[in-house]
Amino acid sequence: MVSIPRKIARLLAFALIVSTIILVGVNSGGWNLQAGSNSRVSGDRKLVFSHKSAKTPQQIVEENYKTLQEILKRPIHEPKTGNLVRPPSDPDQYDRANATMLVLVRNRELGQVVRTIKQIEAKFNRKFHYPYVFLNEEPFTERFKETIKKHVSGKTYFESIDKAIWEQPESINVQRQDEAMQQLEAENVGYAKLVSYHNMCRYYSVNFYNHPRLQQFRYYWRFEPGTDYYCDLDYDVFKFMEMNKKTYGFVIALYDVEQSVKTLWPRTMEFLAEHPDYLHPNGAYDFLLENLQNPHKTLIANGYSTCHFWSNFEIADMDFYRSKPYSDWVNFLDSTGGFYYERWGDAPVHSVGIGLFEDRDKIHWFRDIGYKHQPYTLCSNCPSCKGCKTADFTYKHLRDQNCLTNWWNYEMSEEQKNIY
Ligand SMILES: Nc1nc2c(ncn2[C@@H]2O[C@H](COP(=O)(O)OP(=O)(O)OP(=O)(O)O)[C@@H](O)[C@H]2O)c(=O)[nH]1
Ligand SMILES: [Mg+2]
Repeated sequence: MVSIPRKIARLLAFALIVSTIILVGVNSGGWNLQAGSNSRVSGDRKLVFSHKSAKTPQQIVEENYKTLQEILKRPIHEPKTGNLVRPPSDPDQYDRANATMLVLVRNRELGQVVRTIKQIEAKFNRKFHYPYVFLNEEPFTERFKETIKKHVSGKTYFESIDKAIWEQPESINVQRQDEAMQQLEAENVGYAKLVSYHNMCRYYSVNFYNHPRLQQFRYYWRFEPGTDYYCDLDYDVFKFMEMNKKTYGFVIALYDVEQSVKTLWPRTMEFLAEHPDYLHPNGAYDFLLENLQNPHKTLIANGYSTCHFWSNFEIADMDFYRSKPYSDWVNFLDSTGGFYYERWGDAPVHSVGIGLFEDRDKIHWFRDIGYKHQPYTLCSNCPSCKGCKTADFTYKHLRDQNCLTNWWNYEMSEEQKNIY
């Protein structure tokens, strides 16, 4: 049983954390950008989170999860944009968008990648025959290539990644890195000591869109081995992106492990102080700055909510990554070594980049693409989604990781909410 003094101590600790967040959280949003006229982004929009709530974080977790359930249970069908491009009668004669399926994968993941490809083909690609790009820092084996070819309807490109680009730069201070990895491991950050994981996160953040093969493409659909896809798609999702001027499409949004991104936001603020003009006036700032549901995360991540679009599924326009704001910023991030001294993931990097430098109205929530990557599933109440339980998002103890409701509450216009 908890004794009364301990209860009081807990209450005091909670009050201290909340008051610190209010002071530090707001300051870290406003601090750097006060360095000039930069703090004012456009009109009255500032890089400061101004929503307040009298509820406890736990109450907000419950409320947000309930809202998520309600949203996912609403019957939906397809986007009502009126311009969906239907499957052609002959996919081989079809004038496809400039797009590819994309996966970074190891030879040993062949079984898992085939499992996912079979589903993507059945639900979508057998109707359109988009090509696939397979990336690996090791050469793909003949067995890998031959097996894959049996399961895909589109052209295949098996590509190596230049080792000099994949491996960690020589500028990384190995002693500092070792100490940092020990620290991250002590804080239970997953894959803290796995250098290949850091390489992967950095590659997907900073480099993949410049791979010589990918330069011929504009849009990609990223997938991961072992994910399950549930919904039939009867329209061309790449043409949907193009015709509706979308830059980034996601399905699931989550909080991140705060210790993995402690300095991502402060470094970004340093960059923005030099490049205030890169900020998009209609950015998704609230999503990035929210501090109500998991205030300890925003505190430890120095002002960043840690909310991100889960990048193991994404459909996006690589011209955004290739643009000056994103590429200057990620190159700056890379120069700080944070991919190795911390464990910055590509998901928070993509999300912070797109949230700051792109119009939030160009970000699309694909509610009609249901998929699962352990331990999260997105399953809408959509007749085309089969084999998943509607609104069954995750285990009870992980409900506080849901960040989709923030996207819904803070960033989506009424038009976007009613698009399905
Ligand atoms: N070629 C190659 N691919 C990798 C490497 N590490 C990860 N990947 C791929 O990069 C993607 C993300 O890696 P995962 O290990 O799934 O990362 P994660 O999703 O954060 O972790 P899990 O929850 O364990 O799945 C997957 O498509 C992997 O196949 C690597 O060292 N080499
Ligand atoms: Mg994975």
